Parts: sequence; C-alpha cells; structure tokens
Amino acid sequence: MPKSVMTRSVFTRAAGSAALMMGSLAVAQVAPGPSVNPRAVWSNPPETFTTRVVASGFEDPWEVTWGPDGFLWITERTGKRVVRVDPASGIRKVAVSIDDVYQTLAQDGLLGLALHPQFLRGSNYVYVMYTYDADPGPAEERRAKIRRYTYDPASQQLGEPLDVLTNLPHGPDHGASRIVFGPDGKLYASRGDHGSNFLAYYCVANRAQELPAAADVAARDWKGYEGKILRLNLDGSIPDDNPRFNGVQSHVFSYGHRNPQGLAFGPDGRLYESEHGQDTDDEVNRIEAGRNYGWPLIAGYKDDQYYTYANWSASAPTPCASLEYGRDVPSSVPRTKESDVSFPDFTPPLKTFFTVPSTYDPRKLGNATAALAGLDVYASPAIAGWSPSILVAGMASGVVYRISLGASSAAPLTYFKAQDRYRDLAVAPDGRRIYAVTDAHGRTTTVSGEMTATLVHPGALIEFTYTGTPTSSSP
Ligand SMILES: [Ca+2]
Ligand SMILES: [Ca+2]
Repeated sequence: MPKSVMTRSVFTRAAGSAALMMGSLAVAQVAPGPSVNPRAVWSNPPETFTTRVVASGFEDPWEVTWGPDGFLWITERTGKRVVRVDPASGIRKVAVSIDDVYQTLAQDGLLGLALHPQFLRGSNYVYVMYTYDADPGPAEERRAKIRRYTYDPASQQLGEPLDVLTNLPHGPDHGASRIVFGPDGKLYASRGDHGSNFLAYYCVANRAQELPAAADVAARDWKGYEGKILRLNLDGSIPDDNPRFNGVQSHVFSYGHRNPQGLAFGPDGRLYESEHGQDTDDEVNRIEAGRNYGWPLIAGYKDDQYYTYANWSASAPTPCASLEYGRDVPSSVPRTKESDVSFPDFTPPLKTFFTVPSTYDPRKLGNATAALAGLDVYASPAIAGWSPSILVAGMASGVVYRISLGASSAAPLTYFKAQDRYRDLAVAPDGRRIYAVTDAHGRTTTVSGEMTATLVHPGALIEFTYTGTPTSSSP
C-alpha cells in the first residue's frame, strides 16, 4: 500500500467517543431527562489536589514513567523522542531521538517504554516499543519492535541500541504497545487488534481470537499476535513457562483483547490491563496466563446487552466489499450473541465502563465510551483509603478514574476533570503527586458534557498534588 493513502480522518469517529459514566451502575442514567446531560456525570470526591502544568509542547506524549533518577520519562509518539523531564523545573532533556521510528497514523510511532527494575543499580536498560517500516522500498510494511537502549548517566543519553523482538505485525489502527516489567523479571507487551472488523477496516477479519500455529512460531512469523498480551524474556525469546494454547507455546500470554493501552502490575504481583471499547464496554481486566478476554465475540460481560459481534468479512452471499459500514448491520453479515459463545477460558472484566442495555440508541445519545488509555496501580499510604486502587486515564471523558481494589464492588470515581485527553499516568514515590500526559490533538468532553476538539492543555505533562481530605462534617 502506498505510504500516503491512509489519513487520520478514518479515526475521527473513534476519537470522538464521548464519556458517559461508569460500569453497569450507570445504566439508569442512559435515559436522559430533558435538562440532564448524561455525559456530565462527574464524581465529587472529597480529596483535594492542586494542579500544575509541569511542561507542555510535547509531540503526542504517550508514555510517562517515574524514573529512579527523579525524572519523568516520556515517549513522544510523533516526536519520536524519549524525553526526561525534571518535575520541579519542567526542564526537559532529550535522551534519544529514534530516526528509525515510522509514524504516519494515529496509533503508530514511538509508544511504550519500560525501565529495567535494576535501573541505576547495575542494569541501566530502557526498553521501548515502536513502529518501523520493514519494507526497504517505496511500499509500506508497518511493523513493531521492542528495542533496548543503555543509559549513560554521565551524558544522560541513551545509546547502544539492541533489537529485542522485531517483525511484530502492527495495523493501521488499535496499536496498543504498552510494555511493562513483571515481578518475574519478564517483559509484558500489549498488542491491539489492528482495528480489524471496524470502521475503515471492516472487511479485514479480526484475529484477536486466533492463536499461533506451531509452524508460525518455528518460522518466527508472529501473525497470530494481534489482540494479545505477550510475555518475553529480556533477550526476546519465549519463556519456557509461558502458557500453551492447543499445545503451542509462543509469546502469547493472554488473548481476546481489543486495544489494550493500559498495563501495570500491582503490589499483589498481579497484572492489570485496560482496553478501549467499541461504542460501549471499556474494560479493566486482571490478566492471567492462558486466559481469553473475549474480544471480538464478547465485549465487557457476557450479558447479551448492547454489543453483538457482527463479522463483516464473512458476509455472504453479498461480499463485504459491496457493503457500507455502519450501525445498521446488513442481514448478510453473520452475528453471534454473547450467550451463544462457549469459551472455557473466558475471563470477565474486573470493571466495565459504559455497559448499556440492548435498548441503548447511540443515535440519540452518541457514542459514549470513556476511551481508556494508560493505567497505574496506586499502592501508597499517602492518600488515606486509596491503596490499593487502579488509576486509569480517560481520553474522551477527560478524567482519571479510580477503582478501589480493596472494595471492588464500589463504582469508579472520577478525578481531575478537564477538557483534555489523558493518555497515561505516573505516580511519584511519595504517593502525593500524580502525573498525567495529555494528547496534543483529538476530541474530549467539556465540563458540561459536550464534545469538543478544543483541548485546554494539549501535549502537556500535568502534576496533581494531594493536599488533604476535608471531613464531610466541615461546615
Ligand atoms: Ca473482554
Ligand atoms: Ca457484553
């Protein structure tokens, strides 16, 4: 495909997702009264914070991580740079610019970053995940790789690039590519479903349920890695205790994912993940080895609510290419109810966002996912009652959600509501400062609940400092 064919425009509807509210508890809010905007349902939690823009002008910051050097490490997706930012002064230092990054779309470029657990204690390694063009000629072959750099504290530069795992398929949409270290010393990496069976790519079969064949693994053909969480050794090889699927061992750790942009381990040693839903059912999951998270046959819970899988590429007798994609699914497109799916290893989400009944009419209310992105597990005693909680960034909602892991039945609370798209989060070791990076472009929700393309803090690093929790009995 020529490099110039794809444009950002095919993503505008997905990027325009609006926020409604959280979890199945929000169902009652779907039918709005004449004066109630259902998108403007923000929590009013008691904790107070001050807000400060630490630095701005980043070119689509995608990952923010607190480093043991006291700096925030940020990847710029379209800027193709790893930048270190001093949180006190906002001064930024470019650690490396990666010319090899190939970026033309909304979900490619320089993405994930993970610091070695022994960083500045003997293993000064930084792992990044990014897209590159594997075709040496004018054609385009978008692939993803994980590369290791070595940090030199004297020059404050990243050098000695070493490719760890290359040739991972990376589609035109739904790129995921978050990477984290596990307490087991392995690297975990998320892969999106390429946006297949959706919008401009509706005639491309979705492969999130496909599992690698032995011959593919032997040939190092990673085509079965779409819509998966991967687990790898630090040299890129397949850990010998990875799960087997149909007898085949690969990098695949779990499957059935849509666009898992959030990935983090908690203090309990468990892996948590967030993924951006299609129209409904953003998910926060607890990821376990060998499990199936349902997509694209099950979205959110297996509850036969609004979401029903429609397999456009299997349309017959009318071929998919003759169909126009839309909410009205033609009768030639096979549909599968969630209750008709039998996945022995299906694992339901820990929490869903905007789970709505089958009577939900998006024409009246609009598309309303929170558009979940980066996720962190808060495990500090600094804010009373928070540990342990999941913090997850909402892009279209313009909030940070907190999900208590101690009281998992509690509805998520919203914090830091702004007319911004929060892409990723980091927590300082003192537990009092929470950092967010924001998208440079895109649509989000105003405080009153209207969709807007005007962002207040585009491409910024924002600091929220905890200042206390006034008691509710105060006058
Ligand atoms: Ca799922
Ligand atoms: Ca469902």
